[in-house]
Amino acid sequence: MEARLRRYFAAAVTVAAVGLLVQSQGPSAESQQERRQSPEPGAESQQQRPERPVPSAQSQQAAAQQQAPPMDHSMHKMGSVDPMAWRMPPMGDMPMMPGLDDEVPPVDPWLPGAGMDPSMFPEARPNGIIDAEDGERIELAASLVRRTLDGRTYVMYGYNGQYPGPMIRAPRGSTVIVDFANRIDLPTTVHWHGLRLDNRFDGVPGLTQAPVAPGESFRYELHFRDSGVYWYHPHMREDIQQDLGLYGNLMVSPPEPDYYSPVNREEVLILDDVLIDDAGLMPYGADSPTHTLMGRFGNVMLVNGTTDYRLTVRRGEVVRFYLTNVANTRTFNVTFGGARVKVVASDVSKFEREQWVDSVVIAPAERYVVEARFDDPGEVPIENTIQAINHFRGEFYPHVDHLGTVVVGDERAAEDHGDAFDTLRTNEDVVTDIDAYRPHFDREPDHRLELVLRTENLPLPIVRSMEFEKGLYVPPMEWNDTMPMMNWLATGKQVSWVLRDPETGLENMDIHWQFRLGDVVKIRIFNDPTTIHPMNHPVHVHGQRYLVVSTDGVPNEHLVWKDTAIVPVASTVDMLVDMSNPGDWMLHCHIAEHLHAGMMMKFSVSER
Ligand SMILES: [Cu+2]
Repeated sequence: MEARLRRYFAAAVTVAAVGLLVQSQGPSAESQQERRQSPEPGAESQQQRPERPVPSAQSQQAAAQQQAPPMDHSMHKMGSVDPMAWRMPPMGDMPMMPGLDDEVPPVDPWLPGAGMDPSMFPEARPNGIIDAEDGERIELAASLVRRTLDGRTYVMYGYNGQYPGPMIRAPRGSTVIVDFANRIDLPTTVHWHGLRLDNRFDGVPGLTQAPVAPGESFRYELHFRDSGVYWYHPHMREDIQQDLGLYGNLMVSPPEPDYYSPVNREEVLILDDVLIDDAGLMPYGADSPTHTLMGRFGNVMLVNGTTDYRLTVRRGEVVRFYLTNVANTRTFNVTFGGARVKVVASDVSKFEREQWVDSVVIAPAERYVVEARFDDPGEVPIENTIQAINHFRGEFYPHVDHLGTVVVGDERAAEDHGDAFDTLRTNEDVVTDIDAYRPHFDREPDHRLELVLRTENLPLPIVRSMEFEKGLYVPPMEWNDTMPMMNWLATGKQVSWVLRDPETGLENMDIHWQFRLGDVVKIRIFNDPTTIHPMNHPVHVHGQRYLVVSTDGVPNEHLVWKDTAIVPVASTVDMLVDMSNPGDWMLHCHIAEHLHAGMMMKFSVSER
């Protein structure tokens, strides 16, 4: 993987995305308010919405495009700016594209709790841990919460009133029952990301269950088959619900005491971002997502839901960090100052062999487990370190987002784990497990997918710009929002992201591959750089595990079981999927706005 990481990062250095400077703001609130009138009030009041009937059975695509209800905007005016009105997104240091000044997305703006006093909602609490034993029953409820970020108050979502949701910790091999209640104002489900669990509890609306309507509940049974760090989130309007705080970790404890190396402490870091301007949270599209070209990049970085993550350690301590990226679209390149860092595990297993890294590239929905040693007293920044590009000036520049701080004290660590830290382990259990799959590595693929984009009815300046850029810039990774205005204006009504099966010509939810339990299936995914505005896609496979066996024909020498992996622009990625869990499952892009712009398909695994 080191080679992969280095390649991505090198790519970022040479041709990366344009930076979005956090501190910059859009034009004055007044001028926006004049230009952008909010649409007429919706027919229903906020108070009526929980009783809004929700279809019990819908097609997946209909469910994915589940409409958010209209709002009574007249009740929500605060000061001179209506926080519910469309207004230009924060532009960072990007200039305005001519001809787009008066454009707004062709959907109604939507936010939760509009027209309601934020003080009506309980302040979200920091997340706790639910330690669950085999057979235990726990409760989980999604609800509206009040959140305070940098001294400002927002109405957002939380699980069990917490932000992030509680970490559910359970031993490997156990089964835990979760009684879930939906107390938000949208239909929802819970997807247990990365678990090879019973198909009935996978949380996909229209495929494995009906949407859970506001006020209703659903009982999930989680089976923890693999050790490691996983997470849970809604599988409906993820661009809204997940972005507003509906996410939490699952920690599956290994029974082996030496499964990981000894460390001084373990820390769980959930990486996220959220898009906020002077008037508050940027509204979401009511019946279709905005930002469907590149996904909704935030301008406020969050670690465990806060902007001021700090960890205090002693000199010489080794810390094991469990990283999860829950952002809608941002891929992070995480650095730990000058501390030495090694990568030990990812989504569904440890690596065959540990390795030293300078940084960790983590795409939406991926997890990495890394260990870092802090030798010198002082402050060590945790940062998202990227190289950005200014398209308009043709300039590249380094860009750093501050994520948090590790404060290293003068006092020596109580226990010195330096020897274990200095040793790069080979995990024989993983090597032996993967051995059975090696004969499949070099054979021809069983299936192929091509990743492309289609657009219709976009404003002409956007079309012209994308045509102009075609072939000029083909960054393998988009690290930042290179064009906030164009991106914001493009909704799921104009943009279709496509998984295309070149063998049958079928696309997205028309694809339905059939497998049998025990099949080992090679899937070759090509991210077509000649499509208009190509982008990297983190591809997620539900209910199974897979190996990335090669990228662009180069064998991957750092194997690890994955459930989500990046397919960079212009790359061909070969995945070997272990069809180890029967049922009807999804394969999709984990950029929330791409998913809801169509980028998903299904496959079935039948019992032998
Ligand atoms: Cu995508």
